[in-house]
Amino acid sequence: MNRRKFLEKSTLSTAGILSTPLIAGERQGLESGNSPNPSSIDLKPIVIATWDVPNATEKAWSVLQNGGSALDAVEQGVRIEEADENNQSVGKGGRPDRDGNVTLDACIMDKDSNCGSVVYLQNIAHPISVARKVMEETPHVILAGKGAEQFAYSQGFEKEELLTEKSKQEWLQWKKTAQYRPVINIENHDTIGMLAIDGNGDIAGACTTSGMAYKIAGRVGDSPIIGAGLFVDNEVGGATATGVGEEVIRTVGSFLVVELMRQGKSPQEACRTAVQRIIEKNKDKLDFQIGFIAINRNGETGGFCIHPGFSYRVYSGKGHKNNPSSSYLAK
Ligand code: SD4
Repeated sequence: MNRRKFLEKSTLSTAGILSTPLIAGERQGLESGNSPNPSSIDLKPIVIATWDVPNATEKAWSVLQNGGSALDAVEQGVRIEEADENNQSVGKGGRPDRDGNVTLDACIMDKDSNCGSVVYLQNIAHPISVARKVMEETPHVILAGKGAEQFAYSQGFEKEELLTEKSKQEWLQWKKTAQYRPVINIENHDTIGMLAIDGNGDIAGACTTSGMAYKIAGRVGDSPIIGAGLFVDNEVGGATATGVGEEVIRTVGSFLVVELMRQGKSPQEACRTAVQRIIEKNKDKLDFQIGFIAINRNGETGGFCIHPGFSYRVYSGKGHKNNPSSSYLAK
């Protein structure tokens, strides 16, 4: 219980603002614009992303500033992380499964609830762009494995080796013990989920990952599953997730966050309630991380996670900032 100081009983409650008490760091969220009283606020355009990924949000912001759509912004933004070989959780350079194969998952969703997804995609460095092609060029939502790869080639994507020497060496090291133990807040940049509102007030989202390191071959996480790793409803807002995907899928996490916002919760409250749902299902085994971020139609943002250490980047007319997320557990 040392770490598991459940702070819900703390005295951080803010009278009249939240129906349940605030927890670790949440006051900060409120101060940075997450108050559920948005009527006078106009923070659009805006982009937010899981983790501290300034290059990705910078790219998305430049698309929005040039009058680009939220859809273009999120695709271009997350491509920055997919291309970064030093980010070992996304795209090229991602950690492989336990057989040494890098398999990528990604999805994208637009203002009209169109969506596209690829799962278990190999040899293609930009799964998010393949997901967009699935959305725009096929009658389907999800393509998997070899079929997704063949489709990518048909759309002009090139075959690439995704396993870098660094990730290969780490995998070889891992094989000596071969213990599957997902690390909490690995490297402080993980799956990239990004949400944007453009100058027209339209919302889009993207989510891309190499999944859990050393997963069983064939495993697919939450990130390419619409409603789990990502969900957008232009009437309400959007949400995206990072962390152990199995837990996010079990609660259809991002859909839950958006539905909670539809019921009137602020992005911050909605993320917190969704994390609490996961916690209720797991009681005393909170040895994993989940983080949600969300945005509503007014451009208000929020984020909440289980373990401290998760953060999300916000880029709006008010500036470019990394926000440490409020967490359920204390440090
Ligand atoms: C997954 N949610 O595949 C992703 C991976 C992740 O921390 O976010 N890792 O389950």
